[in-house]
Amino acid sequence: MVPNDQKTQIIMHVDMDSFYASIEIAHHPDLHGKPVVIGADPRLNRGVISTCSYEARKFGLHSGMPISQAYPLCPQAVYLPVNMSLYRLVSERIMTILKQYSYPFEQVSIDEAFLDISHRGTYISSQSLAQEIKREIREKEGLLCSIGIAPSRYYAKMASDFDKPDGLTVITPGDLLSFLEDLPVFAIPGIGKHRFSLLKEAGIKTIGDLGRTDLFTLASIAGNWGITMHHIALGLDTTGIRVAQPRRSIGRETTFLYDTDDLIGIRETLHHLAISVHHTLVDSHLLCKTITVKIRDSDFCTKTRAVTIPRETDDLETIESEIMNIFSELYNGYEVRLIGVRLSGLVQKQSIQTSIFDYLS
Ligand code: TTP
Ligand code: MG
Repeated sequence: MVPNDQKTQIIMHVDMDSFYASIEIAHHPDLHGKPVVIGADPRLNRGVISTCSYEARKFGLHSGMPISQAYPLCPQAVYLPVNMSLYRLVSERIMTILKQYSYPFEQVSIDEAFLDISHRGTYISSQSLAQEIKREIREKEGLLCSIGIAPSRYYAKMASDFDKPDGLTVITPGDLLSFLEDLPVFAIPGIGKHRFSLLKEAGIKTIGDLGRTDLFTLASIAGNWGITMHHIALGLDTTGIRVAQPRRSIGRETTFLYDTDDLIGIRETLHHLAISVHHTLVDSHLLCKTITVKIRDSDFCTKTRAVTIPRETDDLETIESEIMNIFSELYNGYEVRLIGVRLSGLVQKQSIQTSIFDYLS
């Protein structure tokens, strides 16, 4: 259970520094120390920057800037295209490092994640964990990250942003209000340009100003968001991390346009359902052990039958042939209204120990 109390809850936010650009630099050491820009090709003169190294940021370049605007500011930069498959691979390895610490974990984007480290008990012990994580990522991947530690999810994200790159910012409950006081309002995650300009027009520049503005005024400026921001500004937020519930089953079903006893058509539909659930299974890096088929007839009478196979699988042929066998046993010639398949007994693929048979097959 994740505690939701500011006094005991300690949240860590890890955000990689200039992620795509840093990966390219780690893989091409000759780029080290140079302005590196990842994104659209400047020769084509359209498209935007995905990200750039901190050296390039000194020239005013940033994510989302049109490349046509960036190039004149920094023609000497190295411009590289996005290599998404490489970045995804590195991201997976970093997330594996973070998960290995065995704290409740939530990945929120390709390069950032939250950990609920309340069980460390103290901020001093949390800080040493952050140093250990930074060291491990640097040694294994040659990459830097910034870490924020604070009593809630919002404050942890603001803390990791506070001192980039290679930062480590710890905000204890006692430090929270003084940390927030002079921060600009755009430091609040998710504030967006529109809300920011509304607040600016109202003369609200810092989070301290926000806390001193009455709720009625804030609600009229930014609706419900105004109320949320006020709460955050007063240091009252206690939002924790959201731990994804493991998937229990993968199911698909189809209702026929007209009730049917056309065996070829029903089997064809089952074939498509098998492909569809299999696709999700593989995409989620899962294996299944139980396969269920459901048939509803024209009288709305529903029958299901499940088979548990001896060994977890993600093999389409095995799954489909089990589905067809179950269907043959279950079906006795009536008109079918709906047909469905479900895979359950799911386990993560890598958690199954590799056996000698995997090498022999
Ligand atoms: P961010 O974490 O926002 O940026 P960053 O890691 O490059 O830099 P920072 O040190 O400030 O954290 O985003 C992570 C990656 O997502 C980034 O490397 C590239 C990609 N991205 C885009 O493709 N377009 C965008 O507009 C942004 C903001 C990010
Ligand atoms: Mg980042």
